[in-house]
Amino acid sequence: MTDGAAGITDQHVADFARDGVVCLRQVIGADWIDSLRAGVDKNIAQPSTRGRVWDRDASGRVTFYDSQAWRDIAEYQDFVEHSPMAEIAGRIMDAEAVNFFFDAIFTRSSGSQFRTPFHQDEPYWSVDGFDTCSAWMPLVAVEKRSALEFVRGSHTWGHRYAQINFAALTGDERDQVSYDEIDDDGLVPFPDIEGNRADYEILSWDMEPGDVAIFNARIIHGGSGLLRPDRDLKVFNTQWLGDDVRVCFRPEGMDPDHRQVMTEQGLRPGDRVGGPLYPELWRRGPRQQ
Ligand SMILES: O=C(O)CCC(=O)C(=O)O
Repeated sequence: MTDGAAGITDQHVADFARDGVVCLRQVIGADWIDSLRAGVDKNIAQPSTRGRVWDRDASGRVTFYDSQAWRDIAEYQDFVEHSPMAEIAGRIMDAEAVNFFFDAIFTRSSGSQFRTPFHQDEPYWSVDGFDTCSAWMPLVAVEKRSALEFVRGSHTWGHRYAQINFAALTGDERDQVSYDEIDDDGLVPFPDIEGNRADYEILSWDMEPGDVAIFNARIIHGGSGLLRPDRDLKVFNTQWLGDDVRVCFRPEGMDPDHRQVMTEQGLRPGDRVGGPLYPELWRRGPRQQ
């Protein structure tokens, strides 16, 4: 194992820039995984106010999402502040500095089939910029067919797609993202990836705890689910912001919507994020000659 940012090569950085995603193998040590598993168990037992059930099937199998719990769950806070992830994010983005944005979990009970609809992340966020990454970390082994899928290179396509409204999907009225009232000639329908899979280059991997699928928030991604009856899935995810990212409040709505907390922190559209909720956790030292 090459634990931490030392495992990131120039090839990884180039692959991330070109493809929008790279699967880093065994960069997070077993102690962090054990600690995060304990944190996720606490989180599931006591969801935050931001917890949402994305799916509950006829057999009672649940796909659950929660976010922004890092200041309430000690294991999450420890990981965010002290694990190698901030440096990994900085190195993979080739950034000068990295701020933490928020954490999320995606859990599926054994045998869950529910697949996350394809979408991009950045169009939902209360920030705007290209230099972002999300670190999707399964805390249990996951087969390729059940892992998150990515449309290779789609982070650079440059289209402004109308994203799915997750609030409509779950029946949960919070965090509405709807383009119905938006006057935007540049908006185009979201492509039907699932219905035309052969037309796209879709990446996913068999993954073990310690592996990280790290991706640009503009890449089209979705899937997961399709679990075998004896397999559950617990994923811990952290989102990181690099050099060009600025606060942006979107008229179509945001999910998760940080407008209120950002405004309370004195952050306004156009500002670089910072402060206790979005701490800078890594900065590049002088470049080696
Ligand atoms: O794990 C999933 O099902 C969804 C993950 C996702 O969409 C994300 O990490 O942005």
